[in-house]
Amino acid sequence: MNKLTLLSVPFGLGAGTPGSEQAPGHIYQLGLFQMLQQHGCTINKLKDVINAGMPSPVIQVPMNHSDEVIRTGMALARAVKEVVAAGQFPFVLGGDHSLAMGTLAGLTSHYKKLGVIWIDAHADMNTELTSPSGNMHGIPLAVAQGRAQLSLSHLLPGAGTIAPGNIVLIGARDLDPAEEAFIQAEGISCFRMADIRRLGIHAVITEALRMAGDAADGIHLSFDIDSVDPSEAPGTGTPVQGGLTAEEAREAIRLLGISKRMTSAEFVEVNPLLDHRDQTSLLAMELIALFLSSMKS
Ligand code: 4U7
Ligand code: MN
Ligand code: MN
Ligand code: MN
Repeated sequence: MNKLTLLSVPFGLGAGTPGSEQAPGHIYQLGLFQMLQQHGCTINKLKDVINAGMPSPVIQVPMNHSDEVIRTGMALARAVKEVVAAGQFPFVLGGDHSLAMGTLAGLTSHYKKLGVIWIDAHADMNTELTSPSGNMHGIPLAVAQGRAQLSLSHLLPGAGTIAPGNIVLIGARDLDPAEEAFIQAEGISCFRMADIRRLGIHAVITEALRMAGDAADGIHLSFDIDSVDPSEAPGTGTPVQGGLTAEEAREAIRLLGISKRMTSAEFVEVNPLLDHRDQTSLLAMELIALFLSSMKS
């Protein structure tokens, strides 16, 4: 595996509920680095990405905290671009899911046909015109496809957009009507919870790697902790019943890791303020360690 750079993004203004900005610090406090060490994983570089000091971009959209989200996204996009250019593996720890706009803009400045595996209860494919909430963490995958008015791609030299055919959704169970319509129209691959129950997580991950990866020059994992059922991951701002078991999440993450096909990853949407006895942060920590250690073995 390439050397690893951990980019922590303590940013939560893209979500409707505050708290996810505390996740990186909290997960470090709980012992992520010790756990990684036990697994024999070395982090070569650790960088905190925040939006302070970035010039205000020109684009404004009528969404909550769009300015802060765009500034953070630009800072993250540049950081991700640098990491990839240096031949290292970027691992992004959020923070809310709006930061994926930045990750994906950074990645597409390098990968021209990026595949994306999006494990989430949601599709995150609203635009500023269809968003029922006005919250930026519900739109990053539409932004990354160039379907929103907002685009980080044209603010970052070389960045492009992601083709719908290279995206695979896993764990979806709360899609808005406009998202459903778009998924149908574009034929975006979507493994809903019913599909996972029917096929099993192993077959779903094998198929997802093929669908996202076979016509791609890199595969990014975007893991939203709300993919896991709230009974095992209550500490998140937009919980939806009927999700993955923690065991299925472990198996999915392990299979993606050992496939050796992943080229970047992000973990998002843990909210320590909404958690019960750190259950969700501890699960996230375990999944991160499992992912990074299974990639190297
Ligand atoms: B997350 C929602 F309306 N679709 O757009 C929206 F249901 O990153 C939820 O997946 C988005 O947690 C959830 O606000 C964003 C809503
Ligand atoms: Mn999400
Ligand atoms: Mn979600
Ligand atoms: Mn959420």
